[in-house]
Amino acid sequence: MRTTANFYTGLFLLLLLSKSILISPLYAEDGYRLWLRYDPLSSEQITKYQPFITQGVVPGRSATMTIVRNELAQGLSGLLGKEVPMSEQVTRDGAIIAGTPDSAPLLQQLSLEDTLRQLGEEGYWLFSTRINNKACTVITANTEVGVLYGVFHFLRLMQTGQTLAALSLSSRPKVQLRILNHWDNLDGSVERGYAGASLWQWHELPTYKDPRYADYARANASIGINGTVLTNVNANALVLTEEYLRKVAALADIFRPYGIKVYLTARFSAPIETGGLATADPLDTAVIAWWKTKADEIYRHIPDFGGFLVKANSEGQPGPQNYNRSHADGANMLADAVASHGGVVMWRAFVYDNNVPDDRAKQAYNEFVPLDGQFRDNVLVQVKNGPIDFQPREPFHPLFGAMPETPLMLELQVTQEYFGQGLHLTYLAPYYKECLQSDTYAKGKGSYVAQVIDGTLHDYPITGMAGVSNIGANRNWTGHPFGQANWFTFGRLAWNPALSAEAIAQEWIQMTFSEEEQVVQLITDLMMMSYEAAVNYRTPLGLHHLMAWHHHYGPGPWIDEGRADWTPVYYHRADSGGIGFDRTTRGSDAVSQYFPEVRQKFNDITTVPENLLLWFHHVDWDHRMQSGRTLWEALCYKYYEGVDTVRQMKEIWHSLEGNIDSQRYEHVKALLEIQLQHAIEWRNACVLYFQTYSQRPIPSGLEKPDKTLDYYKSIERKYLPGS
Ligand code: GCW
Repeated sequence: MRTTANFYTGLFLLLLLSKSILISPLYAEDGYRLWLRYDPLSSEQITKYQPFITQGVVPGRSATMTIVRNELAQGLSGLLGKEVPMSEQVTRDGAIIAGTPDSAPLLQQLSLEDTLRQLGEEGYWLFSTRINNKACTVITANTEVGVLYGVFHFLRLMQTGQTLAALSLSSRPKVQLRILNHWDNLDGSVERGYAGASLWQWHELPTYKDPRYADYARANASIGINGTVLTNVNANALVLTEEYLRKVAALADIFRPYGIKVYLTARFSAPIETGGLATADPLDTAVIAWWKTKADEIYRHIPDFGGFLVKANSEGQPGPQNYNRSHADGANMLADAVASHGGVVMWRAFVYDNNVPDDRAKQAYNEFVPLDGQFRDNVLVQVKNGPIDFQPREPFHPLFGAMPETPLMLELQVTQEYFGQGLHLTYLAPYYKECLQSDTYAKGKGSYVAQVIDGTLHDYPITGMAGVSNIGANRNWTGHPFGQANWFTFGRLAWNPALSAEAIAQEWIQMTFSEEEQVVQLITDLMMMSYEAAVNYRTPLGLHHLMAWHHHYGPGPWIDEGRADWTPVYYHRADSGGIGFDRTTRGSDAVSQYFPEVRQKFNDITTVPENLLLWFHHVDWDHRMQSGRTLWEALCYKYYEGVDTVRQMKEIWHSLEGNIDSQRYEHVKALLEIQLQHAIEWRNACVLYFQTYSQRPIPSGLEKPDKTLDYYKSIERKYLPGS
């Protein structure tokens, strides 16, 4: 008896202890909750909201409506700091009703049709009204997933301190396919992943379904992401086998009620590797039949499978060109296989070949523009923001605007391959916006990339935006706590590319860190300066591709061995006369891939934006910049400015001590210190290296590098993640 009693007392104490661990802020602020923390608002805010929120009414028992009900209950109770009852009927003023006219028959007494008709499959509508003579807020949509999006919007209003009085707002996504691309490998590693291993536990699936999969889906749904490509574009055919399809189906089942479809990368040579065929020629009848059968098999497992993402004939991946067929031949063959099931093919335009003796920046355009109009209706061509490869600053890709007959989707990199990986704070919204706001002039002034992407410029029947994911198995999902902001931003911008970088930052900060106005302002400032700083301490004035070999983390402007188009010297072309890649009409003529107004602007050294100067021109070291400085001086000042901005970011962060929970405060603080040291390394390495060509002094007043160029060259980094 005694022992049993002791045992239970012990257990009780243990439970008490674990409970106190669970609710202690130390554990609570590990970043797992992302922007969906739902901690109690300030008491003033709660007093303001209280009359509008007295009960939740979410009828319907489907999987999605259950998610909606739980989210609303959790969100309202959390934010108001006390339980909000969920009921079947509206019984008091201040009810929140969420549902479609079908799932919530009590909404049928309102005339919703006219507005709902304009909202499509995913849009939603929030409004204040009276039902049963009670003042209510209605969250409605045509579909249950639309309602879920609406609920997240409603909770966001509260998280960001906005009014709930006389609500009347609706929203529908501007882009149809809002998709994360995971570069996750079947062995659990993630190419260019800096947040731990892959989330997908392939060896446990389909039997064990980690609860984290649902948390992942929930986070994505909260920002409107509706698709996920589970596997790396450097693809493994194994994922298309029966064994793996069962695992994929288990994930798809979890994601479905959150409105998320699953896609896979298709390895072009899969018919050979797993099908036992002798060829993967897209015009071969056996190959065509193999893919058709394979697609049917996939859809038996996953009836709403989204389709394939393909990297072909790029960086050694197999593709139709191995058989002298075109990208259109390859894409169409796969498109035909999934068409009857409603699937799509996203065919990447990231292609280049070192055997092609032409400027790498020109190759995608050269290969794809002649194919415009030749792709099936269910094919999208997926284009990176710029013509090289997610470099810190690139001009917009010349394909945007140049393929009116082919839906082009935008590929952005959320994972920070070229932005300090898991260690640097770089808020990427300004980078994404730079591309979206670029004017292609395809149909005259005002033909922005955003309008190509949302389909309005060329009337595309399908539209899409992809973000290369920065998510991994790290407790806080993204490694760097501020990596979460880039995931959040991708979703928000894919829903509405017109949102401003600043507005998104403010929203995210309020939801993630604090509602205090001062804190929000300071972190916004810090985030908004971080992108330009990242460019400045790495690749200012249009320089690009200066990173170290393989891992791409540190500087390596001196690298001149190996495949030419993977070496920095190919891109910066520094010599005693000057620096920069001549892509003008006198050089590689890449400028001519742009529409005349843009071409002219980029081609002329007096009109090219200075932040792209060395992308398009080889420029004399003594060239006079707008500031009156020489190019060499201006280059130095930019590098120094980059480092100075990081110092400023550090100071801002330090001023927040006590206003941010200590766990995340200390983490970010330490990472900013790493970032500063690394920014100095980039700056010094590049300035010292380019000085060997310019033969000019570092302008007086700028601190001299305390190490030699040889020192920086000798830095060797081993075992960096993601490579
Ligand atoms: O950014 C480069 C990366 C490769 C990547 C490739 C691509 C998946 O260095 O790791 O491969 O682009 O986008 O295909």
